[in-house]
Amino acid sequence: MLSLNKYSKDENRRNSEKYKPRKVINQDSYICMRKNSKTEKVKGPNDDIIEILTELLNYYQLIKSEWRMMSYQKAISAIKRYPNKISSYKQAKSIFGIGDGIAKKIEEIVNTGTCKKLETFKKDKMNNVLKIFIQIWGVGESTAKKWYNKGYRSIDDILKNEHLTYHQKIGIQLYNEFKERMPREEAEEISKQVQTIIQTQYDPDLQFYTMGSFRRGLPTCGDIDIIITKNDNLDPELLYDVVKILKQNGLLTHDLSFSRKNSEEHTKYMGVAQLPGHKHRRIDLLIVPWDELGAALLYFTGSDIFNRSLRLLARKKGWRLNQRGLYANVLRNTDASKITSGVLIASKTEKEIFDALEVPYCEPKDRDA
Ligand code: DCP
Ligand code: CA
Repeated sequence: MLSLNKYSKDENRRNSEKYKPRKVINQDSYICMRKNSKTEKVKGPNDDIIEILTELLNYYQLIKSEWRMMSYQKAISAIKRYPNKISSYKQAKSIFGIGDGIAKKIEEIVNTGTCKKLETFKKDKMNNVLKIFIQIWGVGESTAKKWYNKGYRSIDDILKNEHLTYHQKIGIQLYNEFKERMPREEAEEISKQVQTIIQTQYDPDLQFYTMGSFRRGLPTCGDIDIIITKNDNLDPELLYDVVKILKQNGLLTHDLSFSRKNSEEHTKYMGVAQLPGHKHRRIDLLIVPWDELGAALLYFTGSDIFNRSLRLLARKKGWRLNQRGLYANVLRNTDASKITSGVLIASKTEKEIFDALEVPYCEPKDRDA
């Protein structure tokens, strides 16, 4: 694999020219091409439709139905942008981003004010139980279904009958606290303490960026995602020291997982932080090499819909965007597994990546697709 450090900014630009897509792509319809700021949100003509489709999307998110999630997210974004009141199947179907199934649902919502599928979901006992189980940290769809098939219908049933892993025990113990979003002020205070503790007690040159919904300026955050980096060689192993110091200072209370860097992801710690007198909050810490900071900032700012749109656009251009950079010439086997990592086009700054993709730079607060 090529080392990222081998590329200078000029070389990246040359690669961008050299590997430019041969065909011209009409990219105007991509979500990443326009501002989607929550702060600019005004009442729209189709809010009732959006509300019901969002409830359906939430169900599909819970049961991790990826394809349906994508279609609903795409349709909801399209409706948010549509300036007129939608009143028929035909009209809904004519909007780019809305498929046949969702267009039918829209007509049903317009005619009846509700949607049978959503009502069925709400009444469906299995869905309601799976919904509770899947929200336990570390429990995926398969474990939730396994527990359901064993006859468990509540968290109490699990506690009474199941031999739980350490992480599942924490997930259950802190279930109610993890479900709650925190005010951004609390995320800010935890982030500030992480930075101050580590800079004063470990390395003043480390830099910290709080990502996700916090960087997009949202008023509440589901968890705290912090990138740690430095303009120098960075040993991913330092994350062990960072976690140890934060624990000694009482800021981190529980560990959930530690994953080492692989070819696509960064070294990551997942755990729990708590300010005195406050609830337990989920926190992720990531070690990012300096040269990849732009790609990591872009990826971890989100939103996930905005990212998906950028990644799709990159793919349409024959490139590949991931949390480490934008690449050309990634070679793949027929089963999509990777043979080579490709040639780096951009990774150092978000701006370079937007420029290479010919997407106008978008402020984090406007990436809330
Ligand atoms: N991300 C992504 N694809 C994924 C998971 C995450 O692109 N499969 C990116 C986009 C997210 C960011 O990482 O915005 C952080 O992930 P979170 O799940 O923490 O999402 P948010 O911070 O946006 O929301 P929340 O406030 O619920 O934590
Ligand atoms: Ca987050």
